[in-house]
Amino acid sequence: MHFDVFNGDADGIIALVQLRLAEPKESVLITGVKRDISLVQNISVEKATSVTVLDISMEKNAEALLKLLNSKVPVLYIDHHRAGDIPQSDKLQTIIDTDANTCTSLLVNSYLNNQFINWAIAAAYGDNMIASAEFLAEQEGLTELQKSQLKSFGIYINYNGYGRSVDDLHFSPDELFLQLVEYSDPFELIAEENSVFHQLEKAYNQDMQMARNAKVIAENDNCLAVELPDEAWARRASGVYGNELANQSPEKAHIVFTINTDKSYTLSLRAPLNNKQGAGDICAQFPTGGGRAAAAGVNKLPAEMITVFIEAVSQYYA
Ligand SMILES: [Mn+2]
Repeated sequence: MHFDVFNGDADGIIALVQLRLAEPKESVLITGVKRDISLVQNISVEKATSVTVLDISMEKNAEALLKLLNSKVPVLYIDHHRAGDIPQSDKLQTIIDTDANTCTSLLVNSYLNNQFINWAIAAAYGDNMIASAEFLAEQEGLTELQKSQLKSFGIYINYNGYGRSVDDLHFSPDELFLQLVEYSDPFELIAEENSVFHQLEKAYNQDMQMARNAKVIAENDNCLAVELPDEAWARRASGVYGNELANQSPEKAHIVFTINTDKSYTLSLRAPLNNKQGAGDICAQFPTGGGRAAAAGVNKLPAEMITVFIEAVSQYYA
């Protein structure tokens, strides 16, 4: 039995879309909301004959990965997050690149020699790798309209991955994957009336309209922090809204706080787009925090640490 394990955001889903278009395979799908990254442990080691892992940190899945390798299960691992120590095993094939301007779907695109490049471009836009997306779009000779359509599609799929649990999402990520993999080119879905593209577009516009009225809780030359309420629409909109803010003021770091039912806060931090570094290190200093240099988060920040967190961010980028 083959297991496909992938992050539930645009990058993870579209990485698998490309791979399964190139090499269709019956598989057990293991995924979750974007923040749910400890996914390798959900594989049944007894049942697995091979495994593909996409867009989740190897460091965060090290123990479960070792179990698979020790059981002689072949694993293909493609990712752009912190890997930690990569195990030495002839069962493990890795394509790992932590460059801040690449993402898993772009790594898969190179691996597949641009076979489904329009999907890869959509994913890069969705993962907010705008420069990389534009570069490939130029290379492909896409029109401005086509570029903006792929950008929207990537953003919508990315948006769909944000939530506390899969119940918050419009489409569970495995269901969304199964719908998308029916199409070898995202433009077919964009052209189709009432397709998942149009359903996501409508939902996205509704949630984002609400998010744009969010309360600003801190603003200085280096940092802007906003707070969203504990509601499903806010949990869905938080990540993409953070990207939108980042694109509006590329010189500032951005923090989106969402209050949890236990009064702690979930936050996502984006490094200034002009200075994509440090976000993961800052978040890792706080309990339940971590992530990449350009984008990171804390799952449960105690309310009394909000000021300290904002201070840490403002100082780091000063
Ligand atoms: Mn990614």
